[in-house]
Amino acid sequence: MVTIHLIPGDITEQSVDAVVNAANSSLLGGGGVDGAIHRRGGPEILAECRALRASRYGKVLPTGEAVATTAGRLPARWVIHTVGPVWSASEDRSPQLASCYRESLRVARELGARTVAFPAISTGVYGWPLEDGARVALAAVREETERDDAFEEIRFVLFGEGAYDAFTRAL
Ligand code: AR6
Repeated sequence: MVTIHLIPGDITEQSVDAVVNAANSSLLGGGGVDGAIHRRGGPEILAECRALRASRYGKVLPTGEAVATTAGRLPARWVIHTVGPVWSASEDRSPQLASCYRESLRVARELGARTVAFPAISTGVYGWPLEDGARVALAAVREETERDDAFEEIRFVLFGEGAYDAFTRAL
C-alpha cells in the first residue's frame, strides 16, 4: 500500500525516484520550484527539455500533461515536468489541476518510479488558493495510487508554513 507523506521543505533536496516540476508550457524554465529544480539540477535538464520540445511537442506542453527528463544533479532519477492551470475565479479549472497529478503519476508508473515527490502545483505564481489546491492534489493522488501497488511512497514537499498547514488540514 502506498504511503502519502507531507514534508515541509525544498523539493530539490529529496532523494526519490522522481521529482515533479511545476513547469510552464514552454518547458524552458521559470521562477519558483521550476527555477530551483533547474538551478540545482544543472543544464542537463534544460537540454533534454529543449530536445523534447523539438521532437515530441513542438513548442508547448499543454496544461495538465506531463513529460519526463533526467534529474541531472538532483538526488533523483527523473524530473517529471507538468503544467498547472493558472487560477481563475470565474472558471473551474480543477479538472486540469487534477490531471497534472494523474498524468505525472502515469509517467512515473511507465518509468518504474516507486517514490515520487510533488510540489503544490499552481499554488505559487499561478495563484491557486492553497486550501483548494491541497484538496485537489490529495484527491487526485489518492485515486490514482489506490488502484494497484505501483507506488511505495508519494511525498508532498511543501515550501512555507502556509502550504504545509493547508495540506495537513486537507489530509
Ligand atoms: N520546493 C518545493 N516547493 C517549492 C519550491 C521548492 N524549492 N519553490 C517554490 N515552491 P510555483 P506554479 C512552492 O510558483 O504556481 C514558474 O515560473 C511554492 O511556494 O513554483 O505552478 C513556472 O515556470 C508554491 O507553493 O509554481 C511557471 O511559469 C508551489 O511550489 C509558473 O511558475 C508552486 O509554486 C508555475 O506556477
